[in-house]
Amino acid sequence: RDHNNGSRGALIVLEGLDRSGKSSQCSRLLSYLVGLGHSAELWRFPDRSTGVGKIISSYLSNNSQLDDHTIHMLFSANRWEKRSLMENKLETGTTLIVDRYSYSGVAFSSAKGLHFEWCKAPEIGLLAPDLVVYLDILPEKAAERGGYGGERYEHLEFQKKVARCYQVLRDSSWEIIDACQPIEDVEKQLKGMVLDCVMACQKGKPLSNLWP
Ligand code: NYM
Ligand code: MG
Repeated sequence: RDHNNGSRGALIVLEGLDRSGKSSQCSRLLSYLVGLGHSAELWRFPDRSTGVGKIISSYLSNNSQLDDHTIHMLFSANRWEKRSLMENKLETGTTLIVDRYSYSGVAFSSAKGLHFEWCKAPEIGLLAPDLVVYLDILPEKAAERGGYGGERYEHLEFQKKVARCYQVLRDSSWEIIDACQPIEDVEKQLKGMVLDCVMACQKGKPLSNLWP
């Protein structure tokens, strides 16, 4: 822990539709925090590097078929297998910027028609983020950005359903940023929110579990 003086890191999650700009913003945030002297890491879910992650990756690239409930639980298992490392990092002062988390799990699976509360259940007991930022963009606008990678779920009609499921999940604690703004404007707003959150965690805001 560098200038953190024994305080914990913050768990910061970015959520949004595919092509909403999460990954670019996550790397900008990481450079920003590291530049300020904070200990910080960029994580993403699914984490495709693990055994479970490889099954998920194969499913997403349409190289395998799985029952909707089964893949839902694998996405959750992929977070569970990282939980203890996540907690260790946070407790030893490292802030984690996380590109997608449990909210993607619930939004994408419930968009397929799976029961909403059933989708939330396997996430119970995972670490609760200190900050959730939703990069808000109309599905039509995201689709115009092009570059849908051809993975499963990367189709306008499905993304519209996902957007509606995110609306149901969203609560008053979420920060919402209009992701149609220029990338620098989004970045500026994000930096302010993230710094406030990192400071609050340094001052002793306790870690908690899903669902709060
Ligand atoms: N996704 C992601 C889920 O369906 N459930 C989950 O729990 C998570 C974390 O995986 N279209 C979906 C959303 C994305 C896809 O993510 C791959 P990315 O960030 O595009 O690599
Ligand atoms: Mg994607």
